[in-house]
Amino acid sequence: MNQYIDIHPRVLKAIRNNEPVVALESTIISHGMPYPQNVEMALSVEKIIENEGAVPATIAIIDGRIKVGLTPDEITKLAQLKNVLKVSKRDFGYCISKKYNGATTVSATMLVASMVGIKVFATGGIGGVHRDAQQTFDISRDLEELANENVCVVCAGAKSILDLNLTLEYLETKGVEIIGYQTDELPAFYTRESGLHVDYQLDTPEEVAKLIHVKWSLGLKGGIVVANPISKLYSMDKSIIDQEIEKALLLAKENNIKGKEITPFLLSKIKALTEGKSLDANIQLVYNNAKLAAQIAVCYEKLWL
Ligand code: PSU
Ligand code: MN
Repeated sequence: MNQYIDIHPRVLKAIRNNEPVVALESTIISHGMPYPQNVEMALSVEKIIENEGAVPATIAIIDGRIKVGLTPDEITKLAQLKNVLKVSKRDFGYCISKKYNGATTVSATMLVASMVGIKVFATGGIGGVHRDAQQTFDISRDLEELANENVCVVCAGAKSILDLNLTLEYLETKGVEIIGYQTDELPAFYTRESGLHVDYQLDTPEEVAKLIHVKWSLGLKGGIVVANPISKLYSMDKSIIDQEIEKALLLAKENNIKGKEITPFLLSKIKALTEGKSLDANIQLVYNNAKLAAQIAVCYEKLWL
């Protein structure tokens, strides 16, 4: 395929045979969650996808090789390593030419998925337009790849560390549809509600599969965001999590945290401020997204039969 990419044999076989495959990102492992919960999450999420009849493909850069489909040993190694680069589009050349380890963000994972022909991707939350972006210009590369790459991204919306209203506006400009899964409200990651409306609600994996099939059959380039709210069982109290997010944002400002460091910084502060409750919610919503992504991938492949 490409001299810098290694595809796990099981993933390669599935891609060649048009069997359902679900891509998974690795920044969530190395920068989004602490050890050892990150390993447990990364291994369990693959099992959930397998149980739905799809093949999981966790994507990362190991010793300068792009890996599509990690072994359990590689997942465990990545989860414990320090100095893993957080890789988005602009970091590939450096990371690979120096033979470093890199964790792929949503944007980088979409790029690799697109290179190898994986259509569905599960994650926790996408990046977006940061609050104060009017001054900082901090808009996640995730939104650019959503505009460019034909991958369906299943997430729990985005965290309100971002300006969610501007994130919706930006996606609209870029022509990226956001589908509320069984909801007409944008979920805000830890909570089911954000106060923001999404224009389109779909209620089954079949409906989502049909929508993506139509979009790409028309030659319309770009991703689709499926916003799948965290289950009621694990969702957090909005007023509490909002307070903690405000505190974390203040700490980031006081410590002058910027650029690629800001999202990991905020995640770890929110975890500490909520005594780990945010991490539990984060893990559960990833599982919920993996299951739905696998169901969508299964339905999508059936449309071609
Ligand atoms: N949201 C999470 N956990 C994460 C991320 C987002 O709850 O680990 C990661 C994803 O990899 C996402 C990236 O693509 O952060 C966005 O970073 P930035 O804001 O620097 O673009
Ligand atoms: Mn940024």
